[in-house]
Order: sequence, then C-alpha cells, then structure tokens
Amino acid sequence: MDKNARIFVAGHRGMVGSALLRNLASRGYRNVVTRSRAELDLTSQDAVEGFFRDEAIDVVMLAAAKVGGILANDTYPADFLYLNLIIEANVINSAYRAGVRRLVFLGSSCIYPREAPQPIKEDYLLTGPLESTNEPYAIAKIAGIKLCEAFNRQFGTQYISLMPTNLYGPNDNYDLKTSHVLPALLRKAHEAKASGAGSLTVWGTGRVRREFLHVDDMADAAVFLLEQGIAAGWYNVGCGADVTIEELAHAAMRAVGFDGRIEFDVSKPDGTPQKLLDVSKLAEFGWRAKIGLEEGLATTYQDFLRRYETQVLERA
Ligand code: GFB
Repeated sequence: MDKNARIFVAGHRGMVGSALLRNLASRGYRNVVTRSRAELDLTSQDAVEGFFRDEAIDVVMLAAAKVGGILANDTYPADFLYLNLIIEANVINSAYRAGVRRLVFLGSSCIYPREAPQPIKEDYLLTGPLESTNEPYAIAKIAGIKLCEAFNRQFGTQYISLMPTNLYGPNDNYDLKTSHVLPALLRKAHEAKASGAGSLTVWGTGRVRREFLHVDDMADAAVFLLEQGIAAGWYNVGCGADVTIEELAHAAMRAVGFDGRIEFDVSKPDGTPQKLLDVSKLAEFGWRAKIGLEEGLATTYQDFLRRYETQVLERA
C-alpha cells in the first residue's frame, strides 16, 4: 500500500480506531484522514456522501460502531442494531460511489452461531442460531459482512471483513454497566484493593470461556492484510487460545496486585459458552498475535490508572 494513500479511519477515537492510528503511524503512513463525531455524523447519509465526494479517499478502515459488553447489548438492542446498520450502510455505499476500491470492515466473533463447534472457522457463519444477548449486534455485523461481499460480487471491489475475538487494550471503556469483562475486572480489582475489600464480584458462573486479543494485535492484523492485498472475504482475528472468566479474573487480580476472593453473581448472564476462533487462515498469510494476556493485562492496567481519575469517576 502506498505510504501516501489517503486512508480514512472511521471511529478513530475508539479503542480499535485509535490502535489503527498508532499502527499506521508506526508503519509510515502519512495521509490518515479522521473526523470526530461532531465533524462528521456517520448516521447521516448526506453527510457521509458529501465527505467521500470531497475527500478523495483511497482506503477505508471502518472501526466506527456502537459497542459494549453483555449487559449493554442486552439493554440497548435497538441502538446496537440500528446504529451499526446505518453506519455500515452509509460508509460502505458512499465509499463505493466515490470510487474507493479497498475497505476493511471490522466485525466481531459474536456473528457465529452460539453452539458453533470450536475453534470456530469462518465458514460456520449462518449455520445456526445466534447467542440471544447480542443477537441485534451480531445481525448488524453479519449485514456488514454481506454488504462487503455483495459489493465485491456486483462491482468488483476489494472489501474485506475482519472478525476479531474479544478485544481489550488502551482506550477501553471502564464503565461497569456498559464495558466488556476485561476492563470491568481490572477496575473491580483496583477498587477492591484500594478500598481494602476482601472480594470482588464476577458476573455469571465464571465457567464460560473467552479468547482475548490485545487491540494493538488487531490493528496490526488489519494493516498487515491491507498491505498483503489479500483476497476479499472475511477473516477471523484472534490469538488462538481461550480462558475461563474465572481464570481471567485471577489474571486481572494478579495484574492489579489484589489478593482477595471472587464472588459469582449468577443473576447476571453468562452469554455464549465459548468463542474460540480458528485463526489458521491468518496464520497461512503469515500473521500471528504477539501480545500475551499477562503482558497485555499489565499494560492495560497502566492505561486504566492514567485514565481512572478523568474517565471513570465521571461515569461512575
Ligand atoms: O465481555 P462480555 O461483556 O461480553 O462478557 P461477551 C463476557 C463474560 O464475562 C460473560 C462475564 O460471561 C459475563 O457474564 N463477566 C463477569 C462480566 N464479570 C463481568 C463484568 O463485570 N462485566 C462484564 N461485561 N462481563 C460480547 C457481546 O459478548 O462480546 C458483544 O455482547 C461483542 O456484542 C463482544 O461481540 C466481543 O463476550 O459475552
């Protein structure tokens, strides 16, 4: 990919978008285009079309999305379905109309059937019912994959979709009601340690399994695949190993230095029993995750500490 290509990163202030900016900068891309939400409303078809008409964009990385953990998905199903559908539809269609041939769409591993065999291969898409707690989000993301696939088939574009497993890292959301599990457990362990509490609460049984990928690995995979010019399609991005939520809680407690007990709140949902991605396609292209969970937790905890006073206390 030309280092002078005009690359539009949609959603650059989020955890994934900001990681894409870091990765592109580290690889020497000089013309990365960004717009804040105030500058460009991605839910407005007119605004998005106008942006693409004026900006001569070469490549799009679509990381803008309404995201959240299990409870946020369950509480705001209309937002997760509507906002994700309209953002994808506006960006993909307007990009195509403005002549953009290359686009990366970011989805999620929750697109696969709840009872999919493990590890989950890309071809298991649409082979069974989805997990109910995040069905609206999953349907929006499946629509995004299918939109890319349909544009490729009808117009010969090269739009690829990446399906990352559960992501974490700098710029995550630490709000306990809307966050994913990993940032929530770092915060809970930190607050339990600070207050001298003897325990922290983990939602669900703690027995379900999740695969965690550092967002810098995710961003690296996305830019790597663009550089390799791989064939259009959808590809899993993960580290190839999973842990139980209880094991994750212990790892988060070690990262924070909190040596207390875990209490399970089984009134909260477990969600899907396991979500381990088969990452052999990316391995064949020559890409592998580099950041292990212990290392990733340690650096993410440092990010949490830097932002705790400003972000977390405002939202608490
Ligand atoms: O990360 P998480 O919210 O999302 O929850 P999913 C993963 C597991 O951790 C569930 C448990 O079994 C939760 O019950 N858990 C334990 C907690 N303690 C906590 C806590 O304090 N906070 C949270 N949030 N969970 C999401 C989807 O599913 O995965 C999204 O809802 C997205 O749509 C994302 O696809 C990657 O892994 O269950």
